[in-house]
Amino acid sequence: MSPGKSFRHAVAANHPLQIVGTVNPYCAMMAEQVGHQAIYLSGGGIANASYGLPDLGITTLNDVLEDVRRITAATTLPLLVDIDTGFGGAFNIARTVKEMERAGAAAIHMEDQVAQKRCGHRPNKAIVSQEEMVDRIKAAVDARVDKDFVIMARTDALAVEGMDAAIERAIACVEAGADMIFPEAINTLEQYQQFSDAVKVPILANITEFGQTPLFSGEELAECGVDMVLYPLSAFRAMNLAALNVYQHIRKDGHQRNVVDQMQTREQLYHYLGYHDYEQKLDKLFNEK
Ligand code: PYR
Repeated sequence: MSPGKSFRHAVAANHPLQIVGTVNPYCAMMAEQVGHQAIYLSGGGIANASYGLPDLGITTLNDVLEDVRRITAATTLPLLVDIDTGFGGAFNIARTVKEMERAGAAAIHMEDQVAQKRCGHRPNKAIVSQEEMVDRIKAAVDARVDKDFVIMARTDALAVEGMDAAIERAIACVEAGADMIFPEAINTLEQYQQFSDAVKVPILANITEFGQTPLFSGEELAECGVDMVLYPLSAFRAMNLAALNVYQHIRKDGHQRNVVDQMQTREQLYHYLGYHDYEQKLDKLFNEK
């Protein structure tokens, strides 16, 4: 089954599908082994974690591809990738889609912000015209090789132009071939219901912490017609706080003994990595008499 088909199957089989952010391959392996069925590579996450940069459209196609390849090599889960505004005009978007497919991604989401984009949950966003967004979607749909590769249209229009314009854009994107819709920075469950009533394709809710959207539960969202719930940076935020705490303790205490109980053990790490299988392979290859 192609990655795109596997993503579509996961959406169809779950109400709603949880999609968890995995900033690196090891996180993807843990997510897979605890039973998740789809994972996400956040544009903000790549910028922050891989490059120490803010989510302001600074990273390039190749920066993102490098992380996509690492993750798809380490897991069989379908990966949804944030391609921001597509990294350029029609031919750049086509190249982005082809390269994402070649790198093993299952799905991408592309948004209608201007190239100088901002984090979706920050003020002062600006969006391109509906016509330009429709052209972006057409270029992406035309470029995919596997017809099951998922093109998800994200609209940031709610914060800029209001609900009616955002819904009109979503409908126009679906008419242009978008397979799924990601309305960004939604404020209420009723707004999700309105999107779901208006577009007849799966809807994604971005339930990111400390943003514009309350932390609605999967059940509440499903009742309003939401098909996918995204947790883009939940694990990353928790990892960051844990790491900061360890650095501070080592600095202050002169040892790590006060924080060892907050660490994943060597054995747990080896479990998720499959370390012992590698070691047994080595023994079989080189140590057996
Ligand atoms: C991000 O995590 O970067 C999104 O755009 C959702």
